Amino acid sequence: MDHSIKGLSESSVQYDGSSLRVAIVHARWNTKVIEPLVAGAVAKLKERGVKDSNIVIQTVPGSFELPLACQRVIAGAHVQAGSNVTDLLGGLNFSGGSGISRSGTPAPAAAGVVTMPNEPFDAVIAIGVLIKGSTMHFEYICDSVSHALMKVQLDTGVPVIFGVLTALTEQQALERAGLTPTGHNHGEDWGLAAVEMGSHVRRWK
Ligand code: DLZ
Repeated sequence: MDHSIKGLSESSVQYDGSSLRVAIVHARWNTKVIEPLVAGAVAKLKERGVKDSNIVIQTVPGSFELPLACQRVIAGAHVQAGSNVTDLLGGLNFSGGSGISRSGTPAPAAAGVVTMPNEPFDAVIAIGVLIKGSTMHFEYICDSVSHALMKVQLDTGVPVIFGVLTALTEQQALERAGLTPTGHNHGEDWGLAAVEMGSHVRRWK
C-alpha cells in the first residue's frame, strides 16, 4: 500500500467495474487541462473493467453548469447512447474508445440517433477546472459548485465524484492534470473513486 501523504492511496480491494455504468460530465473551460483529466478518468474506468458502452460523456459550458447537468444526467433526462451520437456532437479531441457515447451542447435532433433505455448510473464524475482570476468570481463558483455537487449526490443517492480543480494558478492546474514532469493526473483518481463508490453503493442498497 502506498502511504504517501497526498493523493489517493491504493485500495486493498480491486473493485470490479464490469457491470457499472458511469457518466462523466465535464466543463469546456480550460480544455487543455480538461482533456487529460477526462482521458485519465476514462483510462482508469476501463482498467477496472467498465465497458465503453457503459461510459457516457456529457459536456457543459463551464463548471457552474456541472451540478444541474449531473442532476439531470442522473435523472436520465439527457442520456442518449449509440455510436452515432459520438459523431454528432462537438467536444474535445478525446480518444477514449470507440464505443463511448458523447453528448454535448446543444445538438440538433438528427436521424439515426439511438436513444437507449435509460439504465441508471452507478456514479457520475463531474470534471471542471477553475483557475483564480483577479475578481471574486472564482471564490463564488468554487463554493457554489462544490456545495451543489454534494447536494446532488446526497439528494439522489448516486455518487458524484468531485473532479473540479480549484487552482490558484494555471501551473497548479497543469500539475494536477499530469501535464508537468512532477505532476499527477487527478482524473485517474476520479475514475478509480467512481468504480469504488459505485460498487459500495450497490452493496449498500
Ligand atoms: C465565467 C467563467 C470564468 C471567468 N472562469 C471559469 C473557469 O475558470 N472555469 C470554468 O469552468 N468556468 C469558468 N467560467 C464559466 C462559468 O463556469 C459559467 O459557465 C458561466 O458563468 C455561465 O454560467
